[in-house]
Amino acid sequence: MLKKGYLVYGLQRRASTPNTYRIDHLYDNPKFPNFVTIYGDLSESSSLLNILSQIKPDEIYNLGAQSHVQVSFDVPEYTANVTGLGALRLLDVVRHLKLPVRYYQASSSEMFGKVSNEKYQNENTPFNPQSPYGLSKVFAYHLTKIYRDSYHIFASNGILFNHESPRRGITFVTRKITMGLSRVKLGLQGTLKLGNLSSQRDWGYAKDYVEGIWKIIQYKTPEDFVLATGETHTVRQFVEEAAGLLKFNLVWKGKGGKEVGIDKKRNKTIIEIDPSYFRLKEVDYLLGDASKAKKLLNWKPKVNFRKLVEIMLRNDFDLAKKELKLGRKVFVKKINI
Ligand code: F7E
Repeated sequence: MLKKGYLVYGLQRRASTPNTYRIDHLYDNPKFPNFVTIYGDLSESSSLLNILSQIKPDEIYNLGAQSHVQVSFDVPEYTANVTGLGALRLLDVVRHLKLPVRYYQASSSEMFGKVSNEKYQNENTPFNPQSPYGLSKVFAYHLTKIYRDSYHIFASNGILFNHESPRRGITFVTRKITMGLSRVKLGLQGTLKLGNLSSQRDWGYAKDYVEGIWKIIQYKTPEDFVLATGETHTVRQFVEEAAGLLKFNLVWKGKGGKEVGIDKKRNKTIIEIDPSYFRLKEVDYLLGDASKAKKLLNWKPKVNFRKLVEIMLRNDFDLAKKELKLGRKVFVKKINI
């Protein structure tokens, strides 16, 4: 957005400890005078009213959420409040102020949940969410459509399949793997503990997806679009790809909870299964069909699965090397989600 010349306001949730590490390179940087953060909260209508009446933005991108699926079982009410009702608060302020704004709602492939027999999921696939997070996203999705139809607000949903990058939080499986295996390689941790290795995801590169998000909002009419790569892989395949790039000689032994991944070169266990990482209700399989976005928006992801793993691994192996050099565990003490 900054490269495109936008003046960008980021809504910053107040916290007693800094929570901006992923945007610190933009913040207070003379190279990016067009980036401003402003305190506010999706759980607080009055803060949104204040902010939007002052800024009067041309475009709103609602990417805010409690976005961890597993965590949403522990904090369902908070998740519904921020992820679901947060969208309502924003849209209702837009309605109240009659802002001539374009509104983007970050909808999610988690809304599809347990799919019956559709090989691919697209804009017409029924939703069957499996978590408080998925359900909260379904609420926000329908509300976006309802406000679009009832109040003629330019409000669009992007239904995005998993999109990953070195900025992904370390408790999501991709980053957990690239960070964890890098640290195992350098002896900073013994093993990497994971949950369900069989679940399948359509993983793309976040940078490709934000270009798609922007295109959704520039489109002539407000509509809903799936963004996905059209390829699906298991968690196991992600591990194997990352392990290969790190030159582990990975072989699997055992079954179920007793399965382990062994580095044959050193005859050492590097992957273990930990039942606490299994979901209460799992979404086993996701594979997106983004042909509408391809056709109408001319959008296509550039980075494939292999390249994505490589980008993330390169970043995390460098971080692990820095950690080794500094001689202390500066980045991750214990990953417990
Ligand atoms: O899990 C399995 C886990 O937490 C992916 C969010 O951005 O994408 C994300 O949701 C899969 C699941 O992402 C571990 O059971 C195995 O099947 O990386 P994840 P997610 O749940 O797909 C969607 C599109 C969103 O909208 C969400 O906000 O990996 N898995 N072992 C594990 N998952 C985690 N986190 N940790 C493990 O140890």
